[in-house]
Amino acid sequence: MKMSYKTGLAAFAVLAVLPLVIHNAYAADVAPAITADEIKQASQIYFERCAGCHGVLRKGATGKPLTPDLTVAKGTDYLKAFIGYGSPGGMPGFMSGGELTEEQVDLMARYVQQTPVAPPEMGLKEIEATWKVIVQVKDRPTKKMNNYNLDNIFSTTLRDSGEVAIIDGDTKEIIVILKTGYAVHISRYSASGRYLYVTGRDAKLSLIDLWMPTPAVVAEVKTGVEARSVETSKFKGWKDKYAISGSYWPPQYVIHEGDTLKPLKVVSTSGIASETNEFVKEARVAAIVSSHYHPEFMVNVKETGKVLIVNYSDLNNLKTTTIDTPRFLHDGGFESTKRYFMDAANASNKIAVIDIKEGKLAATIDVDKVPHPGRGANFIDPKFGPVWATSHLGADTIAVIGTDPVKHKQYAWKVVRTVKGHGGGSLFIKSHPKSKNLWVDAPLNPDGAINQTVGVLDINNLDKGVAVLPVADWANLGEGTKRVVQPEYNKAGDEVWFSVWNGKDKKSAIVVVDDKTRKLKKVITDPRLITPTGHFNLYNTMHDIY
Ligand code: DHE
Repeated sequence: MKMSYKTGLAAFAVLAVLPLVIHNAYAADVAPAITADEIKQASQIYFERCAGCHGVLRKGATGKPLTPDLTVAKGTDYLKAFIGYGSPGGMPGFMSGGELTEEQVDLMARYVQQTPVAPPEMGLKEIEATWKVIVQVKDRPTKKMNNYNLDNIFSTTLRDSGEVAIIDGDTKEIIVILKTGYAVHISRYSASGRYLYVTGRDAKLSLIDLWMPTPAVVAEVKTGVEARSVETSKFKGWKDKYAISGSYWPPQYVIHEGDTLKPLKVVSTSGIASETNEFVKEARVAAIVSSHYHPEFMVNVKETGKVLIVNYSDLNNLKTTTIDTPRFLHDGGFESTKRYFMDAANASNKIAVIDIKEGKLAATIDVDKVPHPGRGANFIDPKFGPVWATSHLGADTIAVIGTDPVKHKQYAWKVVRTVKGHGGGSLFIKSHPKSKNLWVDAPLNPDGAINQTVGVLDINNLDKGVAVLPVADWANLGEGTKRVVQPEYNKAGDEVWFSVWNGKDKKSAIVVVDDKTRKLKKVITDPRLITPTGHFNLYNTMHDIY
């Protein structure tokens, strides 16, 4: 029987319930009762709030495993307290944070005691069936048809409305708001700067043509059920040719035609883990970076602790180098020469350094608890030369690592300084070659005085300590659990943009700070700016400047 992807998903929803009914019939004394309707509602909440950390099979990664052999013993009341109020280990309080009601917390406490069911797989045929070219290549402009200074535009995720805002970095006006997948995770640009790729948490990949009179979505494809990453070919001679998307489910990556998103190649990432040599089905694709040295993508496979160096010069004879690293790989970026990929293995509290030119592991470096750099920050340390820095989710420190094995060999791949930030729960850190500042956020810190502010350090005087700026107060948004997230520079490197991420039904904003004076420059507000989180400047993202 032929089944469309939609019918497949509907069948999955029904099938997902059946084992639970059967399971409950045998284990009524252990797993609490749950109805088919409740399962449907809970699956949606689990996808939106939980799967990213705990995995769709609930085997755990950033978050703890939630399989019934563990959860049933804990019991509903214990689980309710955990889900509702969070834990010092980094689990957010979903009721105290206003994201779930008491009834929903009760529902989720019962849901995680049921047996998980794997969502459907998707091969090339199923992915191709979702592929749509909205504006054919032949009908697109042959030159830029607008007057925007594209180098300085920002693509901002509007998380809960399933949109991105394209914002003019010069005028700070919203150019257009475009419908995309749900909770777009990142934006990446093609090597020429013409195309913008955004991937939703629901694995909907959208291609935006920035040359149109008003930028518009020109192609879309569903690469799976859940995804977080996308990147584009950047090597000389391959610019704009390919895009690569990485999925959480199914665990795989897909190589696409750059200007249409046509899926060309799908490769599973399930496999054997680096340290334990166990088979991991749900081996999810986390960050992907694109080499400037070879026609290659570096693909982080989170749970197996493998960096796959995928050579895209011959898709029919795909050559892949597999590098074993500590686990679980999450995010990372290049040091200033772009030869080394500084890759956070967050469950091991390490940074793995991948030599892109030689295609091998150059070092692993111990840092503090749960490094979370985003792409990290590069600057010249007055004492140690070129360095790259990461902040941490589980510590209030910033690890500063030497990155120059030629002229500063004695410091290379060593933590040369550990500097105090303004609090743990940090996600992103940023600097710019033209700046003297190092900016750090802490949106997951439970303390409002910390998660609504940002820290800034003088890179020429790091011992002086961190200055704390009340960015959420500057936005003056009124009520809500606002969190300040992700510093991002404009092209000139003289402004830093932050999202003030408030609840879905509350006012949010983007705050622009003057980098030199560290004073408020502009608050961008608009009723359409719903839950802004990540923002990506075209020039800096395209050239890996951070
Ligand atoms: Fe992210 C980057 C995964 C939660 C905002 N996030 C990434 C990357 C991965 C990832 C794998 C690297 C992509 C790359 O470079 O190719 N993020 C996850 C999760 O699994 C996690 C922990 C839980 C989830 O359910 O998604 C998670 N992330 C969040 C958030 O809650 C954030 C703050 C808000 C949101 O929009 O959901 C968030 N993640 C971001 C941003 C980046 C990111 C802004 C890009 C940083 C950059 O500078 O490149």
